[in-house]
Amino acid sequence: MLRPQDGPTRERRSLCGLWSFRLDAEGLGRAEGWWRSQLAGAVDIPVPASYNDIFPDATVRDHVGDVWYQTHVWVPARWAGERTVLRFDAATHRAIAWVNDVEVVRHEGGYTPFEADVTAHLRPGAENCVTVVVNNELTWESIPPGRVEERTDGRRVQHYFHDFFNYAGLHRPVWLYTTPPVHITDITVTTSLEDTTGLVAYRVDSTAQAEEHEVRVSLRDASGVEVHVATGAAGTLRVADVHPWAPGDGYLYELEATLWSSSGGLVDSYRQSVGVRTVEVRGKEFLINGTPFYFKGFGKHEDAAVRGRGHDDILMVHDFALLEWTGANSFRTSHYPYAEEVLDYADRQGVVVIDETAAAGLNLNIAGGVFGSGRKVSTFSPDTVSESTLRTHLQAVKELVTRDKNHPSVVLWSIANEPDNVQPEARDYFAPLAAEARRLDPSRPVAYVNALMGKPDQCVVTDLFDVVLLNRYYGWYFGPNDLAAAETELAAELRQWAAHDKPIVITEYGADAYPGLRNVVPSPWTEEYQAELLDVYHRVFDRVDAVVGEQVWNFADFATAPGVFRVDGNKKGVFTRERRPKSAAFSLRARWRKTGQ
Ligand code: BDP
Repeated sequence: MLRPQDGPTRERRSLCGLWSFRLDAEGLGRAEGWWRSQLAGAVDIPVPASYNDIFPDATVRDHVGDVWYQTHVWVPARWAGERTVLRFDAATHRAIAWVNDVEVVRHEGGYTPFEADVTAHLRPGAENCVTVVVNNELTWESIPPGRVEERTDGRRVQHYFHDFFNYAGLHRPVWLYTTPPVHITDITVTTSLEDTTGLVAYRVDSTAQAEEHEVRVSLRDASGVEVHVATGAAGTLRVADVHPWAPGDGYLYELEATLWSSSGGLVDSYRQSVGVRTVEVRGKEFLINGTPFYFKGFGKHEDAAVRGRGHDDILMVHDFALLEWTGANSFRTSHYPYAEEVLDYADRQGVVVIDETAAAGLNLNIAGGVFGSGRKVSTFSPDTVSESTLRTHLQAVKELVTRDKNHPSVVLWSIANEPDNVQPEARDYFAPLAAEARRLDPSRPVAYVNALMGKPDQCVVTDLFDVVLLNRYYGWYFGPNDLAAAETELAAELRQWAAHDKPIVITEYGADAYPGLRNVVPSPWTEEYQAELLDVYHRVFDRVDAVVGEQVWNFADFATAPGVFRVDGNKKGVFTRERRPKSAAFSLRARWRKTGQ
């Protein structure tokens, strides 16, 4: 799905700003048709933002169910005759939208965009009303999954199996935009390298009739010089003396696709940035442009005080500056697709991305195994992770890949975080997901993230994937305060994984550290223990050839559901939630900025 863009044939209008907002505690709005009139008793709410932390009010923060958003927007008279589209970059976790009195779109999944052609319902030259109901419930049919408990006192309580707060709302921009009636609907580029020549295979989809319209493409380099032109809806452009996109060198070309009528008039135009690079897994190596790549970086979250998961360019640019400061070259979009602004910025900054679906928590044995009795329960069943979950998950993979396929920064798809990979049913569940990702994008490797519960000899899905991604917590959940044992156990396990002849990236390792808690004798929760644990892991990584990357958990402290295992959220950040460094930030910087690492 193409993002809204201004250009010679297109215009967009951001609907960001203050909207009217109200909770629907009794769940009456849908039956009462709240979209038909001004939202009664509404307050102002900023879009984009999570609504949860805006007000000092637990009923808003912990609300389970529907919330309503409404705004009024003047649509220019000049938009008459154009095709107009209403687009939500994200609504977490599902939404229905109305324009004036008409329902225009429904969408499931909190982190991918959706849109509707609203030409027939929007009145140009007049004020129009846009209303959205956003629902935050997580069930066994949603990705991520969860369970809503109906209490006898009438309260509804949300439970979920992932370790980040269930923020909800309109987290990303909302747009009205125009396209011409005949328009470009999608562009796909894949790139390869032949010595110093770059090959850009492209396909332009449109609603045009082949006999009546012509597609032209032109490729310009970063200084605006045209390096290739072609006609036809699909083809391959050759770029002599190509400047490849590479980690640390976010060089981008710009492909402009134009649609022309048979009388020679410009019908539509769309610009797509292109980074020319290759990605390949060969044996135990992960190659970018044919060169072995070592991932250094973090698992992140879209998370900040007050705004929750709301996208914010200020924080984005700051976070990338801190990645650069630490010497990181990559991050994982744990545990959901991030805002498209983030991927655009990663492309431009030359930062490598592992792009993940929102499938976190498909494992009923993690919390029970780590904190509970250790008794194994079934994750897969008609009442838990089932065919319906799989359907939603397949759709989530599709929406992720179709949204992010053109980003050079994205080098690997992560289908799920820490799912149950031990029960035999896991194979039936994951085989179609891996196949679907490969069908949609044969150009990138596919992986899932493995939790400690699934050791090399127990995992039933390793062979379905190209890269081994491991989250490991020796010295923390397993053997806290014993870093000597952590070193031995980690080394022994990694040697076993290395036998699989696949590259290994450690996608999580780390320890909580309460900022300012210091001790000359490192012990759990101190900054010293966090830094020392990372050092121990690094010593082991450096001894295992198959390890081609280290991504610390986490970049910054983040909000979680409250509980006895969390102190105002998860404190495994190397930076605090306000982005102040803990001691570990300096030791990472020393390691990652060392040349040759
Ligand atoms: C891992 C999860 C991650 C958690 C982390 C932790 O992938 O989401 O936040 O553990 O416990 O299992 O800190």
